[in-house]
Amino acid sequence: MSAADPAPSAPDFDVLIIGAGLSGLYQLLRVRELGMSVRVIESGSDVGGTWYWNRYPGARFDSESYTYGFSFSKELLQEWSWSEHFAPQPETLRYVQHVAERFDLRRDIVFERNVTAAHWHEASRTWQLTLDTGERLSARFLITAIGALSVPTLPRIEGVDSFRGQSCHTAHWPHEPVRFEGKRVAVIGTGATGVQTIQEVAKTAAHLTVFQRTPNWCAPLHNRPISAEEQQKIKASYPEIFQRCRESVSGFIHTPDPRSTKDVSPEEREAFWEKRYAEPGFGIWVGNFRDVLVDREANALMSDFVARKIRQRVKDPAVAEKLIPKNHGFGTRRLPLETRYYEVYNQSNVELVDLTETPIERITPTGIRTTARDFEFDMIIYATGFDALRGAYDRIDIRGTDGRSLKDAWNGGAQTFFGIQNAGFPNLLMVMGPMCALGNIPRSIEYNVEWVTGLLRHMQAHGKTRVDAPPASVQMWMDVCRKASEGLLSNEVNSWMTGVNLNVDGKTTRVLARYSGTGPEFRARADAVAAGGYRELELA
Ligand code: NA7
Repeated sequence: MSAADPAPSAPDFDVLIIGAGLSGLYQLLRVRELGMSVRVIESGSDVGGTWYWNRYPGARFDSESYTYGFSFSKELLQEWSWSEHFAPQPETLRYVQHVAERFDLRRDIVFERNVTAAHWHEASRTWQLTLDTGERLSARFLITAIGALSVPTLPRIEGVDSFRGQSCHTAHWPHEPVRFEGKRVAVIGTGATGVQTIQEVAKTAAHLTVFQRTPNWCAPLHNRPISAEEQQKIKASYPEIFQRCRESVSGFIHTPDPRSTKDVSPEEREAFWEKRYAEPGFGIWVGNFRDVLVDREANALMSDFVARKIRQRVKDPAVAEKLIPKNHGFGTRRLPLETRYYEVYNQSNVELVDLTETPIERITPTGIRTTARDFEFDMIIYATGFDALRGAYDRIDIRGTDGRSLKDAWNGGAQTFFGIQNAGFPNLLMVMGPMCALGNIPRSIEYNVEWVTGLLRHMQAHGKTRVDAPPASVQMWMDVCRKASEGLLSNEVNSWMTGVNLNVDGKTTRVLARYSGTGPEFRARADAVAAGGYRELELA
């Protein structure tokens, strides 16, 4: 249906939500509370989003489990017991399924359907959606809960389809268990996903070959089971835990050390980093000296500390050198957390191929050909990442006023109002859209969903049926994002955080791709918009 076609006088639903991951489920719950009719459209066969799709071996949280779950229900918090400090994917999927059951969410969700087009119809003030099944649905409001890392990308290497053995992307992992015993396995990619996969597959594969293009700085996760005593303590202190997350820079329980690297002696610095390296979670990344991610000298010292750790842990000095990043500093890309990752390269069944020395020429029917030799495999695992941040939007033909496409509007980089609205796309509300606060994702999701819900409540109360973001408001938010990104060393590095994916046309150069300010600042600004009656938006 195009914007010019006649639309039904009353839309099918007040709200359509795309996606039944954490964002979509929580948004569904809140929309229901407003008494609005709602339907969720989900491409998987069940709820879970990220935790439904990413079933690869070793997939787990890098956030402390008890900081990751929903915080909105005291009862839910008390009845759910995480088994490990950093829970594995099957447990998280069970958690999301539990949430869906507990709040009776599935009855408003349709599964195994993809939205292919969403067109705004001005006369009726509705969104008209087309699904891959041919179904059409309309709604006053369209809420996208389609994820920031939900579109997996395969490498652009010749012959990917020609391999005769088993092959898959980590985010499209089979639902049946995959065993590696007796198999020759290849993993391409060494980001956060590749690292988790490699350390798990290496345990049982007959032979594992890792194809690394860019090494990443990794640090130990230090996962362990949660004891009964710890469980009690966690459940008793949820208000404080979430308060800490609210106050921290990016929603984790870790906060930066107020000192800079130069404030302390080399001995103190070393002792501090040893302590952080021995502690669980992201403390070494987001709880480091305050200058490590912005000051070149401080960053070089930190990088040198981690490089020494890698050299200590990897027996073969030549392999250790290949695993030490040379083109970016510590923490300037998303830090993979690991469990005996570096020790994997001391195993006789594991081989590291440095693609900067011997690039892949093609995938063959029996394996992988580099410029140096032919490798034979039974299985190839692609841990090659995602068309991140705006990728899920680019796949849907989204058209706003005058039939203008969102993909075109974002040409040169997504431009949004708090990651929630766009100019010229009325009643399209994005949860975790481009330029929203990321960090510990569920903490941001809860805030964004509540903000969107507050806007809908305000519109209900004032009899408004149309909301749009004027270009000046989008500009205001983009200026905030630009300012927040100034001086960050991560902006000088290619990664999904700077909008780069070499496997996707038009995304091979760095852009301002995300809001990199603090969570508290994001919320203070967004709260001010709500408290001021949404003056920055056009309500009609
Ligand atoms: P990432 O962090 O984007 O990592 C993808 C990896 O795949 C990375 O090592 C890439 O190397 C590698 N890659 C991609 N294409 C190729 C080709 N063509 N040849 C060789 N290697 C390639 O994705 P992840 O899934 O690990 O993590 C994404 C986020 O999900 C993560 O930050 C968490 O928040 C969860 P490159 O670095 O581009 O040289």
